[in-house]
Amino acid sequence: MSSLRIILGDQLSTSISSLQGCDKTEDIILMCEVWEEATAVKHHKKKIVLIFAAMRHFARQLQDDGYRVHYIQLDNADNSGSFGGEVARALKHYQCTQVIATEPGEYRVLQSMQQWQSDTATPVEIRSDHRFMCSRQNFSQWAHGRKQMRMEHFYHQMRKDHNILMDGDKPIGGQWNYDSDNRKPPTQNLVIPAPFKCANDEITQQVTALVEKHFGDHFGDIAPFHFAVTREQALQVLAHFIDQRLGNFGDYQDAMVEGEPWMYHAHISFYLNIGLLLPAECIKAASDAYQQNNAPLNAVEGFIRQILGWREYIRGIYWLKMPDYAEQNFLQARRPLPDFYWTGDTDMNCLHQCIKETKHNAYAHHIQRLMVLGNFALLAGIDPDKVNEWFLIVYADAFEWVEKPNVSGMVLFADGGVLASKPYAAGGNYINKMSNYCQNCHYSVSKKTGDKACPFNYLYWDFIARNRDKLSNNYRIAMMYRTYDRMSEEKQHIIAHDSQRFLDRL
Ligand code: DLZ
Ligand code: SF4
Repeated sequence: MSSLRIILGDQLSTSISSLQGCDKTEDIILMCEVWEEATAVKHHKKKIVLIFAAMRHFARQLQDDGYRVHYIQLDNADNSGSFGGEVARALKHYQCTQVIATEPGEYRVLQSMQQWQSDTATPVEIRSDHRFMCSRQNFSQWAHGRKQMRMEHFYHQMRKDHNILMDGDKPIGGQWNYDSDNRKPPTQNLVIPAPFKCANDEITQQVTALVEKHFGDHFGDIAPFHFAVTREQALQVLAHFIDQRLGNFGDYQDAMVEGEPWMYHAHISFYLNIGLLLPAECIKAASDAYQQNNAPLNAVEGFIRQILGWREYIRGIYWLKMPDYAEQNFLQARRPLPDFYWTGDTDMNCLHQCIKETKHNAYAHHIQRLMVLGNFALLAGIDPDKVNEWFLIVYADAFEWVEKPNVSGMVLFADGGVLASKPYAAGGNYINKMSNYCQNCHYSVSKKTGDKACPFNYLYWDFIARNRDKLSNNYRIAMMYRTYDRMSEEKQHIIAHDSQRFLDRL
């Protein structure tokens, strides 16, 4: 009696639950590059190279470890193009009597997986994904009966449950969160280490040619490609971060500098999200650096919070709220996505720089995503479907479980406050404080209205005015309504006029 065990492109961990109890002599491991996944949205070329190259390397590693791997390449003859089709084909070929899978990271794929049993008349076991540190059941229990599901409360619980950065039952250093130390603007003389670059072997080169051939019309630059595609390389990226960047990570976490896309960030989300790294080992690496006096607490706590707190919380919210979450549009935003999100062709330098880097690297850091690209989409009232699709396409670390709550909840407030207590809306001052983008901009950040004024400035107040019935009773932004109401009618009129003119031209 042999089992067919499927491993998806973001499940590349030898500890994945679908491999538990595998009989290496009998069982078949199925991995498949399928058209349906590669085009569910038109993913960035670098993202497809990353996933296919990492899949092929992982398959080879499994084979070296003695597993029987059935690997389907995208252009193999008879590739059916879908997970379901490939499971059915492999079942016929090997006469396996059951299918074992680990739950996927996307609702759409889970729904299709739940059909496999009836489609193939073969039992299908779908196991939990134990790589996350909070199971879906535990998250539901934590969320049950709470009026508000704030990340901070969840994070405290996770710190206690996993005994991370704890001094008995108290947080090390006396505070749970050191974010107030983590908002330093960039200074002139920052020395930012070059990111760790991995060389491309023959497998990656073959994948690059394949992606160029089949997905040449997708967004983004395919070269240069320096991502890690094996666990060994991903561990090197992690070690390089701990050694060279973690010390400054906290201080300059929110800073943006023209021409410095990588800053002091870790760039490990790609590998965490496809399974080459595991959350617990990244947390341990940072916590050890603190214990050995190699990194300050504000940096280490901030880094650990992203993984143990934010990442787990986001995943919990996704599964708790889907599928309804995908339909949310609390602010009734309907505007189409401006074309410049694809071309970078805009006079707003902050957007231009962030889009240019996104196109080149399939990466931008969290403040570029939230406070520049996302903030603009929020203020301009862009349709959440379009914004979600864009974020899912352009970032190599974007999978729906992590992308959707971040974009619909955090960026767009489309969930009406399930995730964030207020919309993350800001005018040009914030961007000017945290970056040097405004120095090279066609617009003037100090001007509030008129042709040369920074569009973020009037769009911010227009957003406030436009959404009064939805937002004015939110105590965290009530003050903004008092400020707006104190403006002269003439000023309010100019803001509305400038905004309308700007939005009409988009
Ligand atoms: C994102 C992606 C892409 C582009 N291609 C594949 C693929 O061909 N084969 C595969 O197993 N996985 C791929 N993935 C990742 C899946 O989309 C991902 O596993 C599901 O969306 C669940 O998160
Ligand atoms: Fe962006 Fe406004 Fe600064 Fe230009 S002036 S870079 S549009 S924030």
